Amino acid sequence: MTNQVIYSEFHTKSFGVTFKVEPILSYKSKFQQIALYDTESHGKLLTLDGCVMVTEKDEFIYHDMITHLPIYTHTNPKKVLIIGGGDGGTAREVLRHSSIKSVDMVEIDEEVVKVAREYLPTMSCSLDDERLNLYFEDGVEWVKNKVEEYDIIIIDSTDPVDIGEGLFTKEFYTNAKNALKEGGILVNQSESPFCTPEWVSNIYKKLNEVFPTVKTYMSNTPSYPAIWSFGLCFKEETKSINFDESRYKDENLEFDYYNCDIHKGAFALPSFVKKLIK
Ligand code: AG3
Repeated sequence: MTNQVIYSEFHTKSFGVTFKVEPILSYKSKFQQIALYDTESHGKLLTLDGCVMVTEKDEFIYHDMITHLPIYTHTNPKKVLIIGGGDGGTAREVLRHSSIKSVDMVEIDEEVVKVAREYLPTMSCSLDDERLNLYFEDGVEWVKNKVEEYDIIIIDSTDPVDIGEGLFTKEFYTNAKNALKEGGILVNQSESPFCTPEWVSNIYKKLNEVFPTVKTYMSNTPSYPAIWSFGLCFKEETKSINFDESRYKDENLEFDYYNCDIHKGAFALPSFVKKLIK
């Protein structure tokens, strides 16, 4: 790398993550500032409005957790809706499951997909899968008129500010719940309990108002604000959370992060997180 500069994202007012980078591109789409960098330590790094979305080195952690966990929790998942996820990593992992017959991916910003297709082939590699329908539309609008269409809805969004905000409202959650079939599960990325506890409390307050059962699980993607949470929301009240161990064994897929122990252990929450989401 020759023209190295420093890129930082601040996770709080005075603490954050820093990479030595070589800028590849940066431009404003209709929706947001898209930037791509090369890094020695993490391969390609994609940011939207200055926030880290993915790095080639650790995207597998987040993408495993936002996909395989709901897919093996659902008893018979066939049709999936992904909202956001323009880099393609979530679609790539969902489509590894032979049980999944059809995926609608609704990404608001076509430019993110263009950048991913050109520069992030290891993430965008499944975007031409014939089971995937890709729409460049607003996910908030998409769910408004959908009734009982999806087994799983995955919200792979940016933070709850600017264009991301609409995907964290009670109205959106209500419409998304209606778009779920019986037995349906919605999962969203629900931010960092350590860096933005107020966001996390707010998200769970709304999720709990809409869904009869909401469970939180966690993992750590080092390029993101410390420790990351996900909200697993059930359309119907669900007392014991299923883990389809036999499908997991039959499919025999190899994941770099996710496995049976991670699935079970991810729901173990630190006390301060339990308090936040109560
Ligand atoms: N989606 C969640 C990223 C949120 C990160 N927030 C931040 N860096 N402040 C990432 C998209 C991956 N497909």
